Amino acid sequence: TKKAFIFDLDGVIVDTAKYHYLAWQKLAHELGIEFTPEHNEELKGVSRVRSLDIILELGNIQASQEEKDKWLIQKNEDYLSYLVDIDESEILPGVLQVLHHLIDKNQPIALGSASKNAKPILEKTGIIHFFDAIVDGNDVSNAKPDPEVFLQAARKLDVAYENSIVFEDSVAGIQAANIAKMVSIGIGDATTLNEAKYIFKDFTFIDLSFIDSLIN
Ligand code: B16
Ligand code: MG
Repeated sequence: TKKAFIFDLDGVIVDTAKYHYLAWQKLAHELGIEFTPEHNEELKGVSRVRSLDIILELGNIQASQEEKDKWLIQKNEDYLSYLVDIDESEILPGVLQVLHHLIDKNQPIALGSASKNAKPILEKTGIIHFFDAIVDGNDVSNAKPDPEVFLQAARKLDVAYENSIVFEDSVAGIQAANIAKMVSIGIGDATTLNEAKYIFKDFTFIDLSFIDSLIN
């Protein structure tokens, strides 16, 4: 049967979390807020606007909408400056093998990401052609754990939700997939992602026979 294979971007296909971290850390530093890698974990899968709110809460800072808008632009410009030179070497191990296998098996592939920068990242890393549909932060109004991003992706691929499979590294993303009644596959730490139906440390642990078992 035809299944929809929906991939999150950051933390699943590429590790852009490190660049988000550098950009948020710079802003936090300017605002006198201590921002550690542990804090950064809370921002994974979370929208840009919500991420800023989390950081401001950390520093107990109240700000006007105007200030927040300015900081959001500043953070994104810094983030984009880290992306200027990225290429296919950013793709996480094992991902390409799975993408190629899905193409071989004629399975539709979509992106389901909270990022508004998803398309340039897919272009720069040379993998945009794998995707039959792209749904990102520009398309949705409700952030994960709301399932909107994955529901839109399945609809674009014309596949029923229950025949859809989601690869996610964030807790909010796994919850979104579960709410949508999709098969959730966690990529990362088994304890953190325990709500996922299947969990793999990274894509190198995914056997192609496992992918086949999802299709058949
Ligand atoms: P942007 P994903 C998410 O990507 C990131 O995990 C999250 O840290 C980030 O704040 C969010 O995208 C928005 O990104 O600022 O580029 O619009 O994991 O949903 O692919
Ligand atoms: Mg992610």
